[in-house]
Amino acid sequence: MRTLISLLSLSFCLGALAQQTYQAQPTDDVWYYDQSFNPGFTSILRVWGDGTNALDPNGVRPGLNFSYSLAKWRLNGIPAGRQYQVIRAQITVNQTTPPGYIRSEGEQFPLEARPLSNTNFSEQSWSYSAPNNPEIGATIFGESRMTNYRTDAPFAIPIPLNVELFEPYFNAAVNQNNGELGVGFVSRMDPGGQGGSRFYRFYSRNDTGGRGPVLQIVYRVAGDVTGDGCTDDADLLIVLFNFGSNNAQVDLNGDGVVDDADLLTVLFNFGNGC
Ligand SMILES: [Ca+2]
Ligand SMILES: [Ca+2]
Repeated sequence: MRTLISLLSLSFCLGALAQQTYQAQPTDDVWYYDQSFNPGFTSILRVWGDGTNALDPNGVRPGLNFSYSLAKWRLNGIPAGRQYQVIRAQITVNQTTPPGYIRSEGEQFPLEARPLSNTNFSEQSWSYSAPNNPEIGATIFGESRMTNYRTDAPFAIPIPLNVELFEPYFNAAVNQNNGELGVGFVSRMDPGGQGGSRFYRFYSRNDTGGRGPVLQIVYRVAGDVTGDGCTDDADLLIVLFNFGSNNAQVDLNGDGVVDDADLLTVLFNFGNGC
């Protein structure tokens, strides 16, 4: 009985430790454009499309109607060899002032965050015409929100990422790509709409003001309620003892109730990280 009581109290105080947060700027980001100057070390990244497409339908390497930006992060401190649940994820970039688009155009033609086919690029060695530059995938992890739009100062553009789409990509980066995670920024926005100035301009990691892109990921070892990095019988018991409750620390899928869905998460991940 003492064990049960200890586990019950554990579930109320230790659960919060199971969630961890990664937050960092990229290790490399580049402006992927035919005519770009100083593409690796520019302090401003630029993104546009042709009004219809965000990716150049004519090929991998963007033609003049398209400009992409690429970034990669090193997921330091997240051990490989286990599966993670992503609870929340967001990229935030900072638009320079003045924006070349009005708010409704930003809403109509959002900035998109997408996967990259590889992370084998660096600022140091970047070349537009290198044969194996990363391809930007079709999946849209997230789209920008214009909630902070203003014309008199730079503003933050949040890009919330779809957790279900992003979680497998995050796990592949940790477990199969040495912790390197790449993101491509693209948009359908056509510069012609405002006399050539209508496109996304946001600070890169090379900005001396530190306003580069920030990736934030709230995650946990999948099924691990106790926060010891291992999904085992202790986690199972805590879910069982809280079954039917709304204990947020035990509610693994965050739907407001501890039920069979959370129990299955523990069972499917039993032994994860142990
Ligand atoms: Ca555990
Ligand atoms: Ca639940």
